[in-house]
Amino acid sequence: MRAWQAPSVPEVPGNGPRPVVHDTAVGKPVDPTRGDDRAALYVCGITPYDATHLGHAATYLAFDTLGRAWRDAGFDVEYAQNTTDVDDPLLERAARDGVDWQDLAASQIDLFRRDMEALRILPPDDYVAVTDEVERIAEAIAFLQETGYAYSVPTPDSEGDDLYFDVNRPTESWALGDESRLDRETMLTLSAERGGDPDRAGKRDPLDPLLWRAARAGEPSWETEVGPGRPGWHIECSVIAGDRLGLPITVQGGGSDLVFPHHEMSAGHAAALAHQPLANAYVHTGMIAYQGEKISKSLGNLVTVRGLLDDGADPRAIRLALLSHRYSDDWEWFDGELASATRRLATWDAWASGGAGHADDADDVVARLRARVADDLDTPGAVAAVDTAVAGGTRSTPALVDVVDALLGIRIG
Ligand code: 5CA
Ligand code: ZN
Repeated sequence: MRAWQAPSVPEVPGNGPRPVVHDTAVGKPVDPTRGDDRAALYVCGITPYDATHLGHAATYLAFDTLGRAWRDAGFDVEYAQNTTDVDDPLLERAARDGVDWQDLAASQIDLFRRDMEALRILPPDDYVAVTDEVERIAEAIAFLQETGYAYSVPTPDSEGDDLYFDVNRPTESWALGDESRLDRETMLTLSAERGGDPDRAGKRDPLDPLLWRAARAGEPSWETEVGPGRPGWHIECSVIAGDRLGLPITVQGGGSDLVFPHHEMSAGHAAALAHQPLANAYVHTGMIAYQGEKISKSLGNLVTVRGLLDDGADPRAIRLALLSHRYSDDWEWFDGELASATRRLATWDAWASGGAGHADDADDVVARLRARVADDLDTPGAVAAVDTAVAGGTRSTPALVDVVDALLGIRIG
């Protein structure tokens, strides 16, 4: 599927350091490339049933920053992202609004592309719709049946059977390491909140996730080797990441609401399919709140990128406001943030278009920016480094303006 238009990224002389990022599995920063010169990134994409909100934007911006830091350090980056263009929340929204689910998905994917373009987010090399991969996913599920990882559960409202993954059948690896493993109670709660069905009768373990949903009347379905139906959520990301990037990938990314069950189950599926870990590292962004609650399509407390742009926001200011927070923190958006980012940007613009100041420490500022971003994507530190340069009378050399663009994605001047 078509992604979106790539922003231009200037070449900056020299290279930044190899980035480290916080790996949820081990609870500390790591170099996920493990000495390799290729970096393969998979980021879980949107479920396209509503407009891109600031939480989505912040998540994709964090992985855009990782991509920029890798490129600046000289890596070849391969990036794949899915879009969950068939799933319960999308079908429910389409039914509620009396629209065709495919039209709804297509229109929201289109909006998402425009928002990503406006924010100058690097596009994935491979942007993959789940509906284009159903046969491949079914093939993988058939393999899991043959190898004893998938089993059927009686499904009275369908002619076929739903298929589930047996979490107790040993696999080589999961996403969460020993230190980060959750207790069973927490897993059951999160599973119920995040698309799982621990109370479904007939499962071997309440935590077993759905691999395949057999066709139901009025629901979209595909004819495949595991019968008519549609894929479960976690298997889609395991199969797409493995097919497009090869396992193990360097980083599996998404918001912290995907740590469990989504990334844990995706990793279990990948291990059962390929005897490989899904990823070298699992990187998660914090949740952004608005008016005291996590921004969410289902809660309705949305601040959308489109809404801010329509109100006249400079997309660079939205970017700068988001970059002023640490990607891994949970934080709350306040209405004044855009105004304060807009003021900061005006100062930076004036500085970049003036030629005054001393140029002797400009290289140090370039190095400082690179070091901050490579240190677990410390964009607030990078923003502070630019502020210090502006306030301290450093001249805005072309390399300095370019490194702000290359790493922070903001063209000033
Ligand atoms: N389609 C699945 C992933 S395969 C999905 O979670 N879609 S989503 O549209 O619900 O979310 C898209 C991305 O935005 C995910 O990485 C999710 O973790 C992230 N996200 C959702 N809400 C927030 C929020 N409030 N703050 C930060 N990130 C968020
Ligand atoms: Zn995913």
